[in-house]
Amino acid sequence: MTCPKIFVLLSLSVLLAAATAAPPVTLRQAADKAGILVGAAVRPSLFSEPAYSATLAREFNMVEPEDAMKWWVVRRDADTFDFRQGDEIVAFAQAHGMRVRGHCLVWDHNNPEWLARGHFGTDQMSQLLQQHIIRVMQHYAGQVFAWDVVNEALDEDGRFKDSPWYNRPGIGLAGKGSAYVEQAFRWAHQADPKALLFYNEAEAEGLNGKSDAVYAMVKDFKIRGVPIDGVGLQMHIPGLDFDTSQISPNIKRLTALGLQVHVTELDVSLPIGSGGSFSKDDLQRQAEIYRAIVRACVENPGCTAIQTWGFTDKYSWIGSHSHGTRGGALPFDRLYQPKPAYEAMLEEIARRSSR
Ligand code: 9MR
Repeated sequence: MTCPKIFVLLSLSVLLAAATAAPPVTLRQAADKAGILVGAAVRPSLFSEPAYSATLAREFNMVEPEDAMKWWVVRRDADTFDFRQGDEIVAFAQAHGMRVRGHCLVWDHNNPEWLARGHFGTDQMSQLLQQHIIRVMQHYAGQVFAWDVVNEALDEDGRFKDSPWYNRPGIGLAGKGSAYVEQAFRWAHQADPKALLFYNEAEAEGLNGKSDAVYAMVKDFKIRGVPIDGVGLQMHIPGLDFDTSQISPNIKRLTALGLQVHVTELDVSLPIGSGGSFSKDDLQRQAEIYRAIVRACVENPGCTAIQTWGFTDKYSWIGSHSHGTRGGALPFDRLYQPKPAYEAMLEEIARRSSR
């Protein structure tokens, strides 16, 4: 009588061990297991394409609007707020159990014409920005868990860029460095005290003058109690000779301040060969860059999200930006097939879950 019971128990435990040891087969499964977010920037107009939606929902547990929550989409004129595109993204995410990351509330680029040419004074600009941050964040409160409050405020040398919000004409804090950034974070915290607030920057992935300036600014914010929760490191990697060795130390020093880091816009563009194809060597080298970046994130516990800028090579900003000379920057090819970069991401995220 006892033998069959033991046999059943043994078989069950063997089955259980096999099930728990089974490697995750999608990025999303690996990320869920690792307790990390893996996301993609999305365009809601593409949700109607079955392969786009299916791949997105299967592989990612987070989405971010590539453009749908930017000023030029939300604010076609000074008096209206158009949330339709952003709402579509939130609805998609809710239907598939995904988190939504918001992008972006303050940027010198891609503001609507009426704002750029409005000849507003600093008081009006200040009112416009405060009203925008409050309306947009309150609309998405409880739906968008984290925001890029300010995007790309610094130039390559770490100086504050000219911007309608800083000094052209600015919100009244021109010449005062990070004061306008601080003001935006304070308004954002008032608007939705539960949202995580990020400063998002380009070309500040490794250790360089620009990342030093980001570090100095956010350290000062932390010391003075400015409400900031994290730094977004974009990671648009422009060449296959990119030195990835400085990324982990940079993430380490930022997270040591008690901030989270999100990798927010990862892509690694390739030169397009004759016939529009990519060499096997380039795809392999690209995968190694993806691997190094994902590893730099997962080995630092404060790095809590990894997001690619799009996910299929069929739709990526790189094509038009490079006038067709570069492409292939994302983990899925134009037919939604996983590339070596995808396998590298999966392996590195799965390594964290197997710790
Ligand atoms: O990929 C985005 C592209 O569709 C837009 O035309 C462009 C201007 O709004 O912005 C691109 O996304 C940028 C992001 O918002 C901020 N970091 C750099 C990204 C690539 O330019």
